[in-house]
Amino acid sequence: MKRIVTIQDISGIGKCSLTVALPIISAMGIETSVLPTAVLSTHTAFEGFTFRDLTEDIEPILSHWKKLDLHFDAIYTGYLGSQKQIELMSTMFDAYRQSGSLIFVDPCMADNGKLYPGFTKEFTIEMAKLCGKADIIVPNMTEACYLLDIPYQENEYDEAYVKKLLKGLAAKGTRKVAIKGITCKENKIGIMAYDAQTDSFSSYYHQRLPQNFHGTGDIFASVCVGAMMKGMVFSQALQLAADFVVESIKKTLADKEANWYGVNFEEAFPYLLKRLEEDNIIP
Ligand code: PXL
Repeated sequence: MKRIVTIQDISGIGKCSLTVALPIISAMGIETSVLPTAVLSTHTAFEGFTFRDLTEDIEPILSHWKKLDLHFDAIYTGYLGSQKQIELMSTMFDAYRQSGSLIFVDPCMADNGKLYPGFTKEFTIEMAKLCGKADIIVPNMTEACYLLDIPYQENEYDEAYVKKLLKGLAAKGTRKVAIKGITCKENKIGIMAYDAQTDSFSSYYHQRLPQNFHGTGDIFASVCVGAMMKGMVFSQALQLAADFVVESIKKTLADKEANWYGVNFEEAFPYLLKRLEEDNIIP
């Protein structure tokens, strides 16, 4: 059985970060170890959230794990709560790279042209350096612009522009880059990706649903890293991740009592498992 360690916050309410990564990756038949970076009462789109920073616990946890001599098939980082945490992740990557762990970074820090509460320009600069040390990164369009330190454009761009962004991000050292939330095709939303090893681009578009939801980026990243562990190639993993997000949004739109703060991904698990079975990659 493969083992992924995922490093991100735990928000009690809000269906994001660890409360989606843990069930999704586990359901895919992969052992999921966790290192919480912070404990929040809710995600940061709620008014008045509490935030317990766990930076001080990270080093002792990592040194205990080193003593246990455990192997992680992948290290997946999401929402990091401080610049110090980025530094700690950078050291962790160096320590595990030799043993072949796939390093997957979702640079969770912004959406819709804006940084999430509490993040600064300095944080984005450090996050860009961390991304350069990763094998795979999956920013959204806003995060890609912050990582490259260029202004965010909402719709006024084309695929050639996104290709430049992808190459710019790969030039920082990442082997595989995907940008999600590409809206340059009418009524569609999609992902464009670049693999620097093969110098090839891929893209995948799907129907644009009428609402944006919180937590979908974390769901996308969790399925993507899980699918890579199951042996899917990058472009296939991106498609499965996008399809699962669409399915989760459809379940949410069909539920009159759905909550505003996240999607009903729990109801889309049968779809995910069926897709894994169809591709003969269930354990
Ligand atoms: O989904 C990204 C995310 C993760 N963690 C926390 C957040 C957000 C987005 O708002 O607030 C705490």
